[in-house]
Amino acid sequence: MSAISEDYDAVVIGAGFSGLYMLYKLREMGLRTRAYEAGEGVGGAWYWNRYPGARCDSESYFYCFSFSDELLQEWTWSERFPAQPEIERYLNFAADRLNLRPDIQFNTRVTAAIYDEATMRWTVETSAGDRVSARYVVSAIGGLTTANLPDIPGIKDFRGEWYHTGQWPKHEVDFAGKRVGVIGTGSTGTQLIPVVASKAAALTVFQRTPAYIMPARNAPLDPEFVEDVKANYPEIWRKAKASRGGMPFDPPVLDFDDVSEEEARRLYEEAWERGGVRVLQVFKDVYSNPKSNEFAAEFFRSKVRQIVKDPATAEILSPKGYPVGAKRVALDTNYYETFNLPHVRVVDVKATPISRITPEGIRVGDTDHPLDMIIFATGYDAVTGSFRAIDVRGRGGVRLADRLEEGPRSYLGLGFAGFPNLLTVNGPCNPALSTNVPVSIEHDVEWIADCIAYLEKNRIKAIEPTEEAEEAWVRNTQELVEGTIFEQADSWQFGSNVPGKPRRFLLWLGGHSAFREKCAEVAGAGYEGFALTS
Ligand code: NA7
Repeated sequence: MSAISEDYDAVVIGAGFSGLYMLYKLREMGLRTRAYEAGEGVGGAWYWNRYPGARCDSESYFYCFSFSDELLQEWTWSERFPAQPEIERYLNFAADRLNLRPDIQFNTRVTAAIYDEATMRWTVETSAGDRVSARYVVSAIGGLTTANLPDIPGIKDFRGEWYHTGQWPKHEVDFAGKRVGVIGTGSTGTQLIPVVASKAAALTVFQRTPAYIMPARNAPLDPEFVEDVKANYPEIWRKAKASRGGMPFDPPVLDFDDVSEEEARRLYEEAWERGGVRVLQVFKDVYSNPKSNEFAAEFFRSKVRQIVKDPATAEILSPKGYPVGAKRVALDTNYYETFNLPHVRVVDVKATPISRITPEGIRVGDTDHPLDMIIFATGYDAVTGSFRAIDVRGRGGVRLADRLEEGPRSYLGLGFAGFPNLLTVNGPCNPALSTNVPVSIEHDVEWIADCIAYLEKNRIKAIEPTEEAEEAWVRNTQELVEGTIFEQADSWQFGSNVPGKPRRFLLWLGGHSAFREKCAEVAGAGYEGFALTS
């Protein structure tokens, strides 16, 4: 085994939104910090998800860092919903403006992090052969990073090209003249499909579950709007941080029964015209009142029937069998319209599943669909899957991946019992992925930075959650989902997209503002629920 080449105060794993800000904070505190990033550049999820059509479902003006007035004032977003290249440019801009690059080692994947109880330090190993030591390790690996490539027989025999959207190559993928198959119709498939259709000779979409999809109504941003936003950022962030979803919107006030059905339809039509995620925020009881939910679901289905000309295709594409909102809703630009094109069709692989991939294409039941290219828009082994790729071992040599085998575990999604001084941004049982993620990331990063500052100031050598606090948090995470509509669907949030993954909810559903309060209480009480070792 090679010798340790460097002793750092802290190692940060990843250089997406979380890793960049964490590195900035730790460096600001005077800690010698190294960030390792598997990609060639910064961006994390926004580096890897460079598939055509990739776009954020949060509006650009609040999908960014709030902590720096310089960044807020110097950067100007061009569109309502930013596309992947613009977000990647933004993160590069932030990395340069904050001069973070010198402390990031690119093209380097952290392969192992092993805790040494005697020295109370971590040894971190990388794919580039580094072996360094650190007092703190902060995981900023994101929850949607490990691609879920379905284990369909025959995949290795396929003679054409194939791609997973979450590991899209940097070179241009040429669809022209090709017969392309797309598996998956979640947020990613919804964005990708219209773009592929505009270039490919033929497109076949293999759909297992139709998503509830609403129009993004993306558009260039009006300079007056941008000016107004820049002048009002303090209030925008105050509202976002005080909200459930980390977005600067007023929550809905109406219940479905407060208005007539005619009025409800009018309100949905209005919201549909505005577009964006707030289409589902007309009534506050849409998640809790089945009548309210079914009305919204039927409204979505009526839109599919209105747009898609062929009734049989419209029927396949119509979302049903689970309440709207129980799986993440998607935003589209021309998704349903795409299925009116003569060279595009959808195959219902729930009715008849994919039986195998052949050298020439995809076989569904006994029917062969010849293809030149297959694109897997099949999502991720979410949250816990991200930790499987790294050999993290804590006290007693316990492997973190083994601890997470039975389901998501952690205290607040910020730390793990048995893993001293390993802190995690947006870990398991954390609300981030049910919110506007950058706002949640900033919260977690700031909490972790304050925690480390507290340890340093008080000469505390190590912090880790107690087993009891972690267990109670895990229980609370599951309790919060009980009886909600989320239970009525198979989703990545429940781990159901990955065969064999335990059906346990991965996210804490209490909302962003309540989470902030809870974390502040924990810190205020001297890190209640954590064991501190001096
Ligand atoms: P999602 O939301 O997990 O969607 C994946 C899609 O792929 C979904 O339609 C799945 O159908 C489908 N899928 C997965 N495995 C298979 C197999 N074996 N056969 C057929 N179809 C399959 O991932 P996305 O990338 O779209 O979005 C992930 C998140 O990124 C999103 O929520 C945003 O937060 C950003 P299923 O619904 O499981 O029946």
